[in-house]
Parts: sequence; structure tokens; C-alpha cells
Amino acid sequence: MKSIYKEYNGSWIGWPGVAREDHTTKELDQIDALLGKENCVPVHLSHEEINLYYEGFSNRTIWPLFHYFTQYADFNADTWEVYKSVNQKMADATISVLEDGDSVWVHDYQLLLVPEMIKSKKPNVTVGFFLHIPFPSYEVFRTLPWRKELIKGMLGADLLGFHVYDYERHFFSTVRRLFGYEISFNQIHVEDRIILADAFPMGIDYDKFHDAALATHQKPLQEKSRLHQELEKYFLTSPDRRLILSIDRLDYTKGIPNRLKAFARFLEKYPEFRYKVTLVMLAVPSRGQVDHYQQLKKEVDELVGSINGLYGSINYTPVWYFYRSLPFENLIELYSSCDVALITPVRDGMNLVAKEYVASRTNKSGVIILSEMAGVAKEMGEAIIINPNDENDMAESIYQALTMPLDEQRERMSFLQDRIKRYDIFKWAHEFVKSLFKARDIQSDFLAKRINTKIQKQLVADYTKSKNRAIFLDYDGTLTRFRKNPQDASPDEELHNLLKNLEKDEHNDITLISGRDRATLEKWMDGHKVNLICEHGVWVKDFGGTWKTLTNISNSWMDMVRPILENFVDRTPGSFIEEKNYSLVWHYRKAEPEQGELRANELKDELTNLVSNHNLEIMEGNKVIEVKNGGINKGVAALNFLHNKNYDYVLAMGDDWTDEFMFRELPREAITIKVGLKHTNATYNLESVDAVREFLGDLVNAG
Ligand code: GDG
Repeated sequence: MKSIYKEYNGSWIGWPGVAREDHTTKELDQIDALLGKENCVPVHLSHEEINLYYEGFSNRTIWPLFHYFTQYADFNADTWEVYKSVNQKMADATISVLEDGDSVWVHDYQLLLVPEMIKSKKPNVTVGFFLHIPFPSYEVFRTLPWRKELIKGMLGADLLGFHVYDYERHFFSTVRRLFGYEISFNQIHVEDRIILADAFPMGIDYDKFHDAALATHQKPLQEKSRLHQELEKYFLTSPDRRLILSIDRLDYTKGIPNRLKAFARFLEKYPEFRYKVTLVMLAVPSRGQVDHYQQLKKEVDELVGSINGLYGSINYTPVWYFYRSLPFENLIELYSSCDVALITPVRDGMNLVAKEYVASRTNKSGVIILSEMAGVAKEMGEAIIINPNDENDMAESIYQALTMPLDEQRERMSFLQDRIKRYDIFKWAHEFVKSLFKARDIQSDFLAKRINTKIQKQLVADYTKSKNRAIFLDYDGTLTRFRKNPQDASPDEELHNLLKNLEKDEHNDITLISGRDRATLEKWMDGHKVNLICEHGVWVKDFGGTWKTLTNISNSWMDMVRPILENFVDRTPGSFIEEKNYSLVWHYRKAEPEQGELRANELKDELTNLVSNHNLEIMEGNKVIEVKNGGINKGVAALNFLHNKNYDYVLAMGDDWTDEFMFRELPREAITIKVGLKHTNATYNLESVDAVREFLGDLVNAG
């Protein structure tokens, strides 16, 4: 990120990596001064904060949980409190350098609450967030007691980035289930905000690795590092000596024990490779204060010892084990000297080692064995993809890699190099920043739709000029507020008068367009000069005419959807199914409220795939989920209504997403108004039912 934040003239806010108590004030001042020169803003942490926030909640709770190690996840209210307070510290430090119009990019699982903390104080700042580790499936995520708080924190961002689509998908499912927010494509609609989410597979500084590898090859022997000289000596001992490389932080997610066992299995199965093949294993010490890491270290030490004990000899050590971190130069020497990279994490957000190995193979030889559980596997189809829990498969893949013809290695490596070079770290960062600006623009377009005095004047002026007007009005949530019991939402006197006044104007042709059943609406509109479209467009009645319906609709899908709804009825006491002519409705108004909401989100999630595959639609109303045929909706009905008529002013108002069909289908010149400050296909937004009545009142007066 170093070159990136400088390119944008930015500041880098972070923990400098040392405990505050370990340094004198003078030393801390020096650290701060040096960091200041680089435009870095330090946030100092105490031992206690490092212990509870970093090693605690970040690495004992979120890290294991997000990597599906639920048995390791520690749910501890004390560490959670410190996680919150350190996130607040980071947010405050960021806010102190921010100005309106700036952008912030927050990184990773240690700072999940920071986006919301910044957004709530600085709404005019654009916030991006990137998660470097996997986002787990909802079934795993839900086990966290503070699940809602974490998601709320993330949703403070305008753009959320993940390495791969699977993580994004899990995140969407979690948001849907926990909050029920509407998600269309990659946009989450949260009250009056739109949040974008997308996959950005992180890249590496390709040229840096490639050029360093080239330089390594070109160095005269005496200038080479000790490690490199030893590696070369090793190859000289016998022409068919081969090296397999393994590099990671010593972390239980990286599948190091499985890898060692697979290597042992390989030596057992293919004795002809003993004395020829060595596994070079670099395990970088990491999070040593956390007990699971200490246990892992013990296990790895023992496994290495047992393999070397079993297969080693005076001249042959099957596993070269380095438990330390090596300088960059050595890393490059290992990448460029090893014939095979064995990368077998049981879970890994991306895994950059795989990409670095590719970049360092200047002569295009080399084979990668890669776990399908690493995000990077999605981009590396040319690697040998394995399941890290299948030791036999891994042992076979080692054999396949060591015996792969050079031509094939080169062909595969060329494809990999082209791809990894193209989408490098700079491209990754620029793509993210580009999307961040896009998120900002979408949000400001959205806000620009609010009807202000100027727009209002224009709309009223157009109204008075027109001679033949079609006015489509949704009922619930547009003309009236929602009631606990829907049957109590009959028109009040003010509404009756408002409609009567609109109807009086002979230039107006008014249509009520609603999801309600026809009997109710007909009763309520008795005495009014209006047309009615009911059940989202299934039934239509022109003023003075009779009810008509579309006849050629198939209901065969109902047999497939009914059992799903029945299952939800069984699991949600108080809920029931209503079968309409062309739709199935699951009502949960009488269910226990929280359970009802939870199940409704679950049901929507479950139906999502089904509906798109069968051209159905899910209509979400007030305490109801309705599944209906995709061919009928308010949009189709409104368009049918306009057919062969010659209106010079078309106005449509509605509040929920069933009205979006109408906004989308109506001619471009129609004035479409969404009630509520939500994302919409409509041209304008009005905030409430009161605002709608006021607006219609203004039209009446002007007319
Ligand atoms: C997290 C996610 C995601 C390793 N040993 C040495 C050394 N390294 C460098 C490698 C590489 C980096 O450390 C490791 O990156 P990974 O991506 O493999 O894994 P994590 O540290 O777990 O990173 C991961 C990543 O974030 C980025 O989003 O890919 O999934 O878990 O760059 O080269 N560097 C030096 N000496 C070593 O001994 N100099």
C-alpha cells in the first residue's frame, strides 16, 4: 500500500507495532516524528490493548471464526469491549485528519467497526473497506454474539471489498438475514444510503519480484547470499535433486501439518524419490502468545522430527525447516530455486505466496500445487488444485508435479504469469479506488433525486400546462401510513377529500395501483372516480367498467413453492399461507415479531435462486412475503393501461419495491416518485406520506 497512499497524497493511520509502555516519551516522540515525515499517523497501544484487542478479539475470535475454526473461537466480552475502544481510537485518529470530501480506505478484520464510526461523524467522507480474510457462511458467522454490531460497523462503508465473490455472497446473505436490507446485484440499500460491494482479488508487486529474481540469477557466485550458495551446492551433489517449497506464517489455517503428512505419504509411496526430493519449509513465527499457535508449533516440530527421523540419512534431510523470518533476498532465492510450490491452506483469504512464486519464475518452469480453499485458486486454474484434507490426493499431486514435462510447466506458467502481471497490486488498488469514487457518485445521484422547492415548482408548472393526465397512485405507504392491522388502513377524511379534489379536475385520469385484493379496494374507493389495479396488476377495473384479468398465466410453479412456505409455517408459529389466484403469500403478522423478521429474511434468501430460475417474483410487503408469476406486475399493468391513450402528463407514486416495476416500465418522460428516501428507479424521492399529500394538494391548488 506504500506507493498507493503516497500517490493519492494520503495519510497512513495505524498502530506502529510496539507497546507504548516499552518506550520512553522521548523515544515515542522520535517514532512519531519519523512517521510524520512519511505522512503516517501513529495510534499507540498499551500492552493491555495489544493483548485484548489484537491477540484477543482480533486473533482469538474473528480470525478463527472467519476461517471456519469455530472450535478455536473465544467469545469473550472483555476482549470485545477493548476491540470496540481501540476501533474508536483508530476512528478518532482518522477523523482528526479528515476533511469533508476526503476518502478513507480501511483495511481488514481488526477494524471492522471503524467504517461506521467514521461515517456517523463524517457523513460527507467516502469510506472504503477491504477484508483480507474470508467472510464465512452465515451459519458460521451467526455464532458470534456481536454479529449485528460487526455488520453494522462494516455497513458504515460506501464500498466493501472482498478477495473473491464467495466471500461477498456470504456477506450478502448475512446482511439479508440479520437486517433484511434489500440487495440488488452488488448494491445494498440501507435506509437512505446505497452501499456497493465487490470482489477485488488482491495482486502483488509483480515487477518487484520478477526483477529481483532476474537479478539473483545474474549475480556472480561470490556475491550470492549464504543460503543461495548452499542451495547451489545441494543441486551440484546430484543432477536429479529437487526442491519443494512451503512458505507461510505458522498459522493453523495454513494447513502445515496436513502438508507434512502428505509429503511423508509421498515418500512412503514413491521410495524412488527419497534422497532426491527435499521439502524446504519456511514457517514464519506468528501470534506466539495465542495458545493454539503454540500447540501448532509443537505439532509441526514433532512432525518434521518424525519425517526426518524416518526417511533421513547422513546425506539426506527430507525436510529443511526454518522457523524464522527471512530477508526478502532469501525469499526470492527460495522462490527461484524450488521446482514445486506446495501451498495447501485449509482456509486462506487469498494467499500471496502463490502469486509471488509465479512472478519469480523467470524461466517459466515450476509447478504450483494449490489448495482449493485459498481465494487465489479462483485465479489459478493452471495450478494443480487439491483438497487440503485429502492426504492421498496431495501425495499424488506431488508426484504429478515432479514428473510434469517442462513444456507443460512452461505453458501453464505462461498463462499464470500473464494474469498475475496484468492484475497486479497497482491495478488492484486503482480498481478499488475507482469503485470507491463510483460508490460516492451513486450516493450523490441518489440524494439528488429528493424533491426540493425548485423541482417541486417545475413539476407543478408542468402539471398546470398539461391537458390529459394519467396519475398512478399506490395505496399503502404512499397515500396512507401502515397500520398494525392492514384492514384498519381505510382512507381517512383528509384522503377522501384530497382524492375528490383531484378527481374533480376533468383533465385527470386517476388509477389506484396496489397489491391489495380487489374487494377491499373497491369498497374503500366506493363513490370515487378512479380506476383500480389490484393484486399487483392481476385485476384491473376501469372507472364504471367491470373487473378484468389476464388469463394466460400458468400457476404450475405453486406446487414447488408451497412446500417451502409450509415448512416456514411449521417453523414459525402464528404464520400462515394465503393462496391468491396468481400468487402464494406467507403472512407473519401474527408471529412472534423477532422470529417473524428472522424467518422472513431466511425465506427470502432461500427463494432467491428459485425465483430467478423460474421467472417468479418475490414481493415483500408489510409482514408478508408474496411469491408470484414474473409476467405480471404493476409495471406491465400500468403500461397496458396507457396503451392507445394519449396522455401528456404521466405521474406515478409508490413506496415499495413492487412499485419499482412501474417506475421502470413507464415512458421516460413520466414523472415517477418514490416515497421514502430509498434507492429507486424513479426520477424523484419524497420522504413520507405527509409529503405525498402535500404534493398532491399543491397540484390540486395549482390546477
Ligand atoms: C492475509 C490473508 C491474504 C512470508 N514469509 C516471509 C515473508 N512472507 C511474506 C510473503 C507474503 C506474505 O508474507 C504472506 O502473505 P499471504 O497472503 O500468503 O498470507 P497472510 O499473511 O495470512 O495474509 C491472506 C493476505 O492477507 C493479503 O490480503 O492473501 O489470505 O491471510 O507476501 O512474501 N516475507 C519475508 N520474509 C519471510 O520470511 N520478507
